[in-house]
Amino acid sequence: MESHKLNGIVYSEIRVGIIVSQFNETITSRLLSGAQEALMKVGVPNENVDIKWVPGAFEIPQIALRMAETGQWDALVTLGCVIRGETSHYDVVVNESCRGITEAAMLTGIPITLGILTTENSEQAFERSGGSIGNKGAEASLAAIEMAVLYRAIDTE
Ligand code: INI
Repeated sequence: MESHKLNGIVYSEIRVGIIVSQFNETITSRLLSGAQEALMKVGVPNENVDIKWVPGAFEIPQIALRMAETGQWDALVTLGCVIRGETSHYDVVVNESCRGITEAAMLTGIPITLGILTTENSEQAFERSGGSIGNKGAEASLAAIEMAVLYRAIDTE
């Protein structure tokens, strides 16, 4: 396994927390696999990755804030799937989840990336979780690494 290095930071030293929702688990487990594979490919070892399952996207920011406050992780990745066709409170869940994630990141100074799919139907969710349109979980985990490296570079400047 190759371990990448940027700005003097070896990726194998980065600790990542992943918060993933049980709601729409068929899709979120695909996002999680994408995230784990992407991290492994850039050299973040499995033992540096901690996974916390939450009931739904609405609960993601609550656990993200709690985890970020501990300072145990260099970056957090959030994974979820909200499908418009399946809920009348789609907008509430999406807006509150995203607002809360941003707030947790800003309050704690820990980067938190967004791997929450917001789609019209389950076909679109499938295509974005390892189907024809890539894997949002992989994207979010690579963004988390990039942010952790940037934060560290700024801190040590
Ligand atoms: N949670 C999701 O993660 N995705 C959804 O599509 C969804 N729908 O359809 O309602 C959803 N609802 C649950 C919500 O996130 C909370 O877990 C629930 O309201 C309990 O607080």
